[in-house]
Formats: sequence, structure tokens, C-alpha cells
Amino acid sequence: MADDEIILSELSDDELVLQMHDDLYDGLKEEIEESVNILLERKWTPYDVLTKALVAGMTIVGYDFRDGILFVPEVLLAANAMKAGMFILKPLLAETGAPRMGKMVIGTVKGDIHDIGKNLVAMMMEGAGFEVRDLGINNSVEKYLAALEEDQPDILGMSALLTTTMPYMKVVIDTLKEKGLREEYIVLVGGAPLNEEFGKAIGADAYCRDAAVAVETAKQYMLRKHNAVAG
Ligand code: B1M
Repeated sequence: MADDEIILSELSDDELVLQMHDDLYDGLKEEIEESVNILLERKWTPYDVLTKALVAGMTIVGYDFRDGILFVPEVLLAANAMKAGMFILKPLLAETGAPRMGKMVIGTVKGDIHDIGKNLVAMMMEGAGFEVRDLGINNSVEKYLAALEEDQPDILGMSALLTTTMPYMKVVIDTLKEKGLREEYIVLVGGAPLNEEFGKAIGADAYCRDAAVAVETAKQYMLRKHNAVAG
């Protein structure tokens, strides 16, 4: 073994989290998987592993991609390592035994292939007791409509990470309006380039800054929906 080889299990929690940020940056899938398992063995909650180690690491990748230090191939490797970590956490986050809250259809909009944030929202919603149908990436209005008709969910969630694809959310909402279907669904939108104002401008019910906000917002709207039915 080389003298400078790092034994992940011998690092303190703080050192391990910093090492995970580095390993994510370098796209080291196996190291990320090992570290996720170590933190879980150390009784970290799946949510803390997700936010403090994985999401925080991906944020650093995002800054350097923006600044032209990292390029698409490196970011793809980082994304794959992130997904491998999320794959371990997914069943644990869904295991909360939360009561059935409602149904959601979620997908990334047409022209956009970013799916990490959307996957995270889907995972957290499942963990909170929602049944989630994930339509994946690059969804046309027709695909959203077909899924809504088939599944009759309470909530439609849309994700967009590009300033060029976020206007497509309005295309979907306008089509729902034209078909007289807009009031049938709670429409939640999210993604890094969006904000509250954009959410309002396109006629969504709410903009969700992150996955935790998406869960809280969905719960609030479901409560309102149930109260409206009961009252
Ligand atoms: Co792209 N990319 N990318 N990229 N990428 C961004 C988005 C960018 C901001 C980077 C940058 O330049 N700073 C930039 C967009 C600039 C802009 O539009 N103004 C960009 C670009 C330019 C591109 C390409 C055009 C690059 C190129 O080809 N030259 C290209 C576009 C491809 C396409 O979609 N057609 C591209 C490609 C890629 C990769 C394939 C390499 C990879 C995606 C891999 C994958 O997703 N499977 C990638 C990545 C990884 C990123 C960054 C670095 C990270 C995104 C991410 O996963 N973040 C990103 C930089 C950034 O965002 N700062 C960037 C982690 C994730 C947990 O956060 O997705 O924000 P996020 O999700 C959060 C919230 O936003 C919210 O909750 C999530 C969890 O808390 N949320 C929702 C998200 N969706 C929601 C839905 C909801 C609710 C909340 O519904 C209810």
C-alpha cells in the first residue's frame, strides 16, 4: 500500500465528509459508496449523509463547472458518483413508514437532461409517504399529459436546470389551462435557475427551493386539499 493512501474508515467524521467532497469532485464512485456506508454505520441519518456530504460536494462541482475549471466529462463522472451514493440512501429515505400522503408525477422538462435534483426530490417525497411516478428527463407536454391522465396524481412536479428550458414549464401549465385541467393538479416547480417570481409568473402553485421545501410545500397543499374536500 502506498504511504499516502487514505483509509476512509480511519478518518474522523469531519475529515471523511471533506474527503467525500474531494472524491465526488474527482468522480470516484467506489470511494463515495464506501464513505456513504461508513457514515451510515456511524449512525448518521440518511438525510445528513445526503445533504452534508453529497449535495454539499455537488455544489462545489457546480461552482467550478460555472467557472470553467471543470468540463462536461468530469461533471458527468461526479454526477455518476453522486448517483451511486444516492442509490444506497434511496431505500433508507423511503423507509420512514410515513402514512400515505398523496400521489406525485415528476419529470425534468423537454430539452433538459439534468436529473440529480429531480431524483432527490422524488426520493424525499417517497420518504415522506408520497407515491411518486418519475418520468425521467426530457419530457414533452404530451408525456406529462399522458402520465397525468393515466395516474391521476394530486401533484405535478417539474424540474429545469437550464435558463433555456425553464420557460417550457409555462408551455405545460398553459396547455393544462387550455384543456381545463389546471385546477385538477397542484403544480410545483423547482431547479437551480428558478425563483419564486418565476414560479408565480408561469402560473405554478409554488416554487420549491430544494427537496426539503418541496416535501413541506406538498404536505401543506395536500392538507389544504383535504380541508377543502372536508369543508
Ligand atoms: Co449542467 N449546467 N449542463 N450538467 N450542470 C448547470 C445547470 C449550470 C448552472 C452549470 C454552470 O454553468 N454554472 C449550467 C446552466 C446555465 C444556465 O442555464 N444559465 C449548465 C449547462 C450550461 C449545461 C450544458 C449546456 C453544458 C454543455 O453541454 N455545454 C449541458 C446541458 C445538457 C442538457 O440538459 N440539455 C449540461 C450537462 C450537464 C451534465 C450532463 C454534465 C450534468 C448532469 C448530469 C445529471 O443530472 N445526470 C450537469 C451537471 C451535474 C450540472 C451542475 C454542475 C449540477 C446540477 C446538480 O445536479 N446539482 C449544474 C450547476 C449548478 O446547478 N449549480 C449545471 C445538484 C442538485 C442536488 O441540485 O439540481 O439544483 P439541483 O436540485 C435541487 C433544487 O434545484 C431543487 O431541489 C433539488 C434538491 O435540493 N429542485 C427541485 C430541482 N428540481 C426540482 C423539482 C421540484 C422541486 C425542487 O419539483 C417539485
